[in-house]
Formats: sequence, structure tokens, C-alpha cells
Amino acid sequence: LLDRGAPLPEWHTPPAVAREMAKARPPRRQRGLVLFFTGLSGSGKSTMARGVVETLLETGERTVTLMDGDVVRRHLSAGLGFSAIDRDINVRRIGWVAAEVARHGGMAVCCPIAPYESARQAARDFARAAGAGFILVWVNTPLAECERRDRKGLYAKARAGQIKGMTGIDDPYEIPATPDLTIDTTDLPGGEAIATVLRYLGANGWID
Ligand code: PPS
Repeated sequence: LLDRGAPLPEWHTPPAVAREMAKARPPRRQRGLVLFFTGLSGSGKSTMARGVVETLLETGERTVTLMDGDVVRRHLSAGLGFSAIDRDINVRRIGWVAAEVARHGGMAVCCPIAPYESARQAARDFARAAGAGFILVWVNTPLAECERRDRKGLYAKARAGQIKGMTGIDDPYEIPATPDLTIDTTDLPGGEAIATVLRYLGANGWID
């Protein structure tokens, strides 16, 4: 039945079929999305995540779930510490739950340190498998600035040897290989950092 000698078509998906497929997929503002901030403690990721969530809740244009770091560690990741394996489990759990939120059209905003590339990639894979978008925001505020801020006094304790395994001091932070957006908050007022993320979401069709 097949004419094996016939020339191969120039495309694998005929344009008419591609157009129908594109129609079948809802626009991005209706698709689930995982917005995943990563960066050192004190880099500004939680402030940005909260700001983005507050703005979207005010405008009411998306259903948003904030996976706040403290809340995650109190509930979803209760009992986990800061060893490599515990951090890996923590970040994968966050990624998995976020993908489930996004599977049903919601937007999940996460802001763990997420120091390992493999766990961040797993979070991206969970979102993809759920048919959702995934945006990795690397908050690359330098260690010196995070340490200068030291809101929780953890860096001082780490330098004094009172705590071990502090990310950036005596525990690694792997530079993200493929961030979608990179923001250094050193000289950026909080509102401007939040606006940068919102502009990115708007420019890419995830919000109006
Ligand atoms: S991780 O690596 O992604 O599992 O970490 P995360 O769940 O985001 O938790 C980071 C917050 O825990 C506090 N904390 C520490 N951070 C880094 N290293 C060590 N050893 C550590 N011990 C406690 C710290 O306040 C982090 O909060 P943020 O909001 O990032 O400043």
C-alpha cells in the first residue's frame, strides 16, 4: 500500500495539521505554569516570589499557589535537614507538588535555594510531564551582598563555625545551566525586581 519509492515529504507535520494542533492547545495564560526561583539565602527570591503572587492575586488573572520555603519545610518536608540528600528530596518534592498544581491550570510559585542542577532539572521535567510551563528564575545576587544583608544571621554563624553546611560558605550552589531569567537584586529595589518578573511573564504570554 505504501509507495516506498515516493519522495519524502518536506515536513513531518503538514501545516494544516500543525495549525489544528496549535488550536487544540490552550493559550499560555490558560496553561499551568511553575515559576521556580533559585538562589542563595538572602538573594531576594522569597521577596520576589511573594510580590509576584500578591500582584497576581490582586489582579485575579491567575490561580496562584505560593510554595513558601518556611511552610514547605514545616509541612511537606517536615523532618528534612540540609544534607545533600535532604535538599535533593526537598526540591524534588516541591517540584512534584508544583507540577500537580500546574497540571490543572494553576500557577505554582516556588522559591527554595535549590542548589543542585539535577533537582532543578527534575522539577522542570515534572512540570513538562504535567503539560505545564516551567520558568527558572536565577536570583544571582552575589554571596557578598547576601552576606551583607544576613537577615537571619546565618552567614555570621556559618563564618563563626557555629553552623555547618551553609550554602555558599561550606556547601555548594551549582550555577544554573539554563535559567530563563537572571536577576541580581543588589541595586534593584524590591518593586523593580518583581516588575521584571511580571514583565517577563507578560512578554511571554503567561499573563495579560
Ligand atoms: S534547599 O537547599 O533548597 O533545600 O533549602 P530551602 O528549603 O530553600 O531552605 C533554605 C532556608 O533554610 C535556612 N537554612 C539554611 N540555608 C542554607 N544552608 C543551611 N545550612 C541552612 N540552614 C537553615 C535559610 O534561612 C534558608 O532560607 P532563605 O529563605 O533561602 O533565606
